[in-house]
Amino acid sequence: MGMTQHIKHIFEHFDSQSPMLSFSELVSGHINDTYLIKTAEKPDYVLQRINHRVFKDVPGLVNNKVLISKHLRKKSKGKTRRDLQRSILQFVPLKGQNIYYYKEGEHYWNMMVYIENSRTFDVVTNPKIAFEGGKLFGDFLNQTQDFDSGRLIDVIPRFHDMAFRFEQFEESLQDAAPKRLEESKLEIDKIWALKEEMHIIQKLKESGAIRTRVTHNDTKISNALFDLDNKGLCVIDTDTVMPGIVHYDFGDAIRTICNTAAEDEQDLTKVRFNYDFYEAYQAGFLGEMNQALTPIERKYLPLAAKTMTFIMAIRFLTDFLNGDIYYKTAYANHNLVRSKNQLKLIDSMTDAFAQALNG
Ligand code: GN1
Ligand code: MG
Repeated sequence: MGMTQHIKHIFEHFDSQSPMLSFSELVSGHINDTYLIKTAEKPDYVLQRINHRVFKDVPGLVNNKVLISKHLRKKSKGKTRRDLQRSILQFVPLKGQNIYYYKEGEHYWNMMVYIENSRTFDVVTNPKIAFEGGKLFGDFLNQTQDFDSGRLIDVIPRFHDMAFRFEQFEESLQDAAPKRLEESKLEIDKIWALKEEMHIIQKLKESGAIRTRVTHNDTKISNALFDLDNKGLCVIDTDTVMPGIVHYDFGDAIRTICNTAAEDEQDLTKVRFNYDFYEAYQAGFLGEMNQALTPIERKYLPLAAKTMTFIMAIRFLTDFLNGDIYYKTAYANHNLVRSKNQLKLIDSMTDAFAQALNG
């Protein structure tokens, strides 16, 4: 079966409103495969193949996402139908009962209604986007606060757990090819040097000083949809919604919004931390979440930005040392480039925060 036939075959299991006309791949994430399905009549759809090597319990993952969408819908009673459709992901069931498609020995698929007239950003170039992103992710956390996180499965156990990421890093050092070790010597040294500071938030979490909430866990700015006037519309990619701490959602957004370049920019002179965008994001975020945060949660937001960036630096480097088995890569040193980029961003953050403190 050709690719078009295959996609069509999968699509036809879902209860869509009209038949598929064409499809294109949406080049976005590093893990799943995502396709935009154009149909004869609106709406169009987003069809997603979920990587079950990474996500061990796909039915549980899809259940998480659906529960959260339902909760958000319940909490938005005053909204118009159109606003609801544009602000909350809507999952499409199969023609049977199920909400995802799976064929033994093959893949898991799920489908959402495509939100028209929307856009995403990989790199942010104006503070309004940063502010709107803060409002959007802040609102997501605020709206899901009263959802019992015990109803969600841990999609990836210990996903943002620094101790775990360090264990994986140390294992990769044991097994890495000598050439790769040599190529990443500077980055490895940097990671060791930052180790202690980067465990502060983890320890506060373990001691219970920082509480667990429902969190998104993948709040890079490309997971926020904006309308054509750059107003924040909808939080997407809820694959990793699960119990977590507010810091990683705050930090991942800052990591991507305040980088003056993309996360895999090779020219490190282009990678700088934009402090104005940090303040803009924070203003949008606190506008929604300030009431809900405990003093200790608020106190550690700046360190969270660094910590989340560090988690990504270490994960990219670990994957490089393991021979690129986790993230999709487009060229030989792609994961090393990503890691160098994130470490450069951390240096720039350290400078920017020190400068802000000293006025
Ligand atoms: C992965 O696949 P994607 O792009 O949604 C990763 C995130 C990283 C991100 C880096 C399950 O997300 O944790 O922050 O790449 N997701 C998983 O761009 O590992
Ligand atoms: Mg994701």
